[in-house]
Amino acid sequence: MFSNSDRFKESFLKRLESMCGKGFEETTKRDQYLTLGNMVREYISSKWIETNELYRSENKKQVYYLSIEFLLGRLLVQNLLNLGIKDVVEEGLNDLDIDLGDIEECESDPALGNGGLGRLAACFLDSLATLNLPGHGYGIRYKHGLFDQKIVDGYQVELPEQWLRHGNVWEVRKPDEAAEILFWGKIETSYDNNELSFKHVGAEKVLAVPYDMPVVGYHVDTVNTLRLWNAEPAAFAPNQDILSYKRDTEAITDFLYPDDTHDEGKILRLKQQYFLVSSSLQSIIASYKKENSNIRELHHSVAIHINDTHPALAVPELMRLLMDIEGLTWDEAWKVTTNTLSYTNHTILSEALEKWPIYLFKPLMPRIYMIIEEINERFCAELWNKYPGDWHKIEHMAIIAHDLVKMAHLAIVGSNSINGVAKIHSDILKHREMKSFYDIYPTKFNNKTNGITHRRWLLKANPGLTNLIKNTIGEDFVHQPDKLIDLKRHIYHPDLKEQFANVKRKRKEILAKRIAEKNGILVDIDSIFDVQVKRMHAYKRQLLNVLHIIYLYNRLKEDVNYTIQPRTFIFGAKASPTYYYAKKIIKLIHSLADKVNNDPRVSKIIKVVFMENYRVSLAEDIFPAADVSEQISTASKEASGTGNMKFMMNGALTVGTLDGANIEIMEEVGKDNIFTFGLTAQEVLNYEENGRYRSMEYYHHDLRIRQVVDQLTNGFFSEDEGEFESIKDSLLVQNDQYFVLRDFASYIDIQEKVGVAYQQRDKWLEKALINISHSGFFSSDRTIQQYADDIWKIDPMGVRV
Ligand code: GLS
Repeated sequence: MFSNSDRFKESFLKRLESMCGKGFEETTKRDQYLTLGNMVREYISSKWIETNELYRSENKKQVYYLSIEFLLGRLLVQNLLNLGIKDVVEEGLNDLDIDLGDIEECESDPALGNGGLGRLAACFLDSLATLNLPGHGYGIRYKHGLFDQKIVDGYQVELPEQWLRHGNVWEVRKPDEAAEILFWGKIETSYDNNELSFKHVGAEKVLAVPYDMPVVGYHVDTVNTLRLWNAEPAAFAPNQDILSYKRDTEAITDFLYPDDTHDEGKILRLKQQYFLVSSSLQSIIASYKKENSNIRELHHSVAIHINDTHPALAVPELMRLLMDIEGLTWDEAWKVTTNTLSYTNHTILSEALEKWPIYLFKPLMPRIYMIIEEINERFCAELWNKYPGDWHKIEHMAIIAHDLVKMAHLAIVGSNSINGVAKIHSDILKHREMKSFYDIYPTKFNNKTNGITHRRWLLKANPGLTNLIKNTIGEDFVHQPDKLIDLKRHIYHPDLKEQFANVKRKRKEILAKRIAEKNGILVDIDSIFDVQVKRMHAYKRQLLNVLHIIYLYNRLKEDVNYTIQPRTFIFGAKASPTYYYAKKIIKLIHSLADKVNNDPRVSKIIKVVFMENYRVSLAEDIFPAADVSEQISTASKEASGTGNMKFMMNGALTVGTLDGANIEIMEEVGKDNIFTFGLTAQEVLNYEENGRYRSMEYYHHDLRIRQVVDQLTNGFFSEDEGEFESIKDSLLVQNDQYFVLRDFASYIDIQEKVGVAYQQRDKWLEKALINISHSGFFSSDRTIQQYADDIWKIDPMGVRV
């Protein structure tokens, strides 16, 4: 049905009318989307079945990627592209006067993730399938993904996200493969035939029902699986209150990341984690046992990856299944478990390193807690042998200490590999944060610098740039992104530069149109599009960007002769609903936008735009239009960043600190093609250790700083003067934890250089092209190949078509 556009058109029309029960003229865009989606899913299914059969018959090692988040983005156009049928479909639709872009707008953008961590998981799935690697995702089918953000009077308001409202054409429900998960109750221990056995009684049962989604590789036959679990009531026990049981059960998969600042929220979060882990491991073992008889060899056929600490309960749960269900001894089970599991750390921020209070943990998962206690005891005994008498060290490294279960320690002890996500991050893990673990397990630690899929972030998001690259260096880079480096030989060609400038301009026009429609702000296409899009967080320092804009405003007001290259500052960010500071910064950006955009003279030179509801589909419009990429986290705090790579691939220049993958970007493109500033990670860590930083000194000694900080509360903004008091306090009273004032001067300097560099148009275009040429290294294909070779030890299957 997709062999040529006429055949497609014919089947599409037939399907549309029969599915919707109306004539073509009467059908809506949504009808058309659903019809096309169903046709594509059907087309995928034969490849999907064949892939699964191949996996069964070859019985080679497979990897399962456990993640609490998969931030997929829309799938229709990506699937068409990966299947190689986008042009046929687009042509057929055009004949019917239908625009594929309009149909795509009917697809919801599944936001089953917060930011980088979830989007990385989605890029990894795309790379696994494309490289013909047998690798599958396991996650949660949240009924509501990350909230929809509305801005009301400059404040963020959260609305429930509704991606399933019109159904999901990509998923297949598999009730026959449901798993049962037990919570609460107690464990009865008995001793039969000289063997200990454990019975879980009085438990609340929850049914985990899988929904499978196909993951289509690019121009290959491989279709892997993303299995998302839905929580449903199991059989009712006689004296349970049916309604509250149903409500409590379904609540487990109702929302992504429920508020965890209260105990109730915490229990739900912990339930989600165990729910994901237990259902996934049961399913993995069941499918292993179909083809293999010896569970003691599980690790020869299966690798299971723990994406951050959220699925770290895989360690005790795998032990439980192997011992209590499969009958292995502790030592046998421990060998299989540690040989099967591997773990990625994605942050060193202490608030994100999960620690669960025992009083919540133990009653909810009594058997799991028992197992963790034993893992901990054995681990501490080992430490005692190594460091006899060093109680301090043992307490510091224990899995359970001070009435808390430390999930990172559990993951490290139970895995065969622990990796960070950029060189500097892995080094900080090895030599600082997890040093004591590195000392005892030096060979377990390694680095896997993150990557992004160029199939979404270049081929799909930026077809204009893709075509330009194809016309310049041929199509090899499509299958081998490191071939983008071939572009470097052409960067001095005036034609290429001109064409690149045109492509960028067109994308700036598209974004400008969207801004005009959504924000009612007219922006100058010739201005620098300077963009900071990412989750709102103090360490990412959107505030530094804001203070720089206030500074520019002041200069432009004070000196009519001060001229700079015009700039449009674009922000996009969601703040966690309970994160007060982050929400204040959103308000501050809006107040600043009002001030700047309404000043008749200044607004001709600079503008400030906040784009509501930042998400994958919006990102696909933003990256291609950016000139400048703001990656200005406090050095040492951003583990890697992946937005930085998406900007680079689309020819934006980075303004960045020496943090996360920015450092590797600099190593790739060279110092002349990136704008770095600020403290180094070492300097930040030294300050944190010696406590010598005094933000007040910078406030008092630098007039520019004093002026912009005072403006937060002196009536400069039209809001009441207390509105931004807490932000000022964070800088002065709380001694500026993220070194905003310390890096201010250096940031101002580098931004001036950016402005000047942009005016040397030819050179700027060359720098942009150099960034694109070197972006191949940051392909998730490279990252995944490294995981496959070094950690999972899996080989490709199938053949490229
Ligand atoms: C994160 C880090 O903060 C990012 O720096 C990193 O790029 C991403 C993927 O590795 O993981 N960790 C986290 O908890 N959320 C992230 O985005």
